[in-house]
Amino acid sequence: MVIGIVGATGEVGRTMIKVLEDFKIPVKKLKLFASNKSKGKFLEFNGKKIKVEELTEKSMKEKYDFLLFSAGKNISTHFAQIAANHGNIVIDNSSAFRMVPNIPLVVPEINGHLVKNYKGIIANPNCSTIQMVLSIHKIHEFLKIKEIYVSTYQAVSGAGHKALKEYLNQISGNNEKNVFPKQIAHNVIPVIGNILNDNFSEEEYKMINETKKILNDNSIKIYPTTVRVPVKYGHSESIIIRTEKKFKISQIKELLSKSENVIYTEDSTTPLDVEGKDIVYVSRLRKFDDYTFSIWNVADNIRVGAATNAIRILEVMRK
Ligand code: 11C
Repeated sequence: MVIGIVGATGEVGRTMIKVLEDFKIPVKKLKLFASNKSKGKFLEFNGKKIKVEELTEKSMKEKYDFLLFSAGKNISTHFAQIAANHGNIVIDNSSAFRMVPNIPLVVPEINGHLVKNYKGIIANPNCSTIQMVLSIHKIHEFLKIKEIYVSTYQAVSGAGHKALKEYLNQISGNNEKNVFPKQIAHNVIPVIGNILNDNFSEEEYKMINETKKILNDNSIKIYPTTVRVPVKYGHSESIIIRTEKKFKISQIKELLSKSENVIYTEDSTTPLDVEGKDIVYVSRLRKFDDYTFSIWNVADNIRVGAATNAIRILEVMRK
């Protein structure tokens, strides 16, 4: 297969290369694209060094089996569209196309059927959405979720490589701020993405809108608060769920254990426990009443929440 990665030098782009290796995807040729600033850098794939090329319109008109994009909304809006117009399949990790009605927003374990025999652009959801829906979709299927109250504890890497560097600089005493609105080292920032007119953040809207689209149910009420914490990798989420049907705690455990790429554990999982893993860990299950329970949900935001989900989409399409 010929695969191209756009945004190859970023946090997610580099991890996509690693996941292609880890999943032993049969790649005949891998093309890596990035901005003019990064062209000429070398990245390693299966022991071979590959030179990063500058992203151009011409390069997107060539033929690939799959193009994986993770270079932000503006780059995707322009270049992914060109690639798709030229017959390419694009798996796009930006927010550019997620809420476009005819574009599938895919978490393969939940709605992978949408991309069978599909051509064009496929949207990869936001990281905090992916790890939440993975652990709740079977519960929704059997008990019908009415309401979700979620507070996130999101790692700095979610905001990209520069953000991670800013955090690392701050913990070593350089308090310069370019990416985050406030100092993130030794702190917690209750805002992710821009704040909109109604005082919700963009990240909160992503969780509301994307969850409804992936679960194919507009009736679910979702109440998120998204928060940045001084952690390098791994988003955590405190999720409270109200269901329409009565449940027993054993049923929730059973539904979690039946959910693909989800592990329910009695151990209270932390972000450090999940770094580099492709599984969502659910712990701290508590029943409040016959219709309400709460879980603690942790996953590697760059793998489960971005790169691995994209490669899992590719896997479903290739088979
Ligand atoms: C974060 N979830 O952790 C955000 C990143 O894919 O829409 C959001 C980027 C995206 O900062």
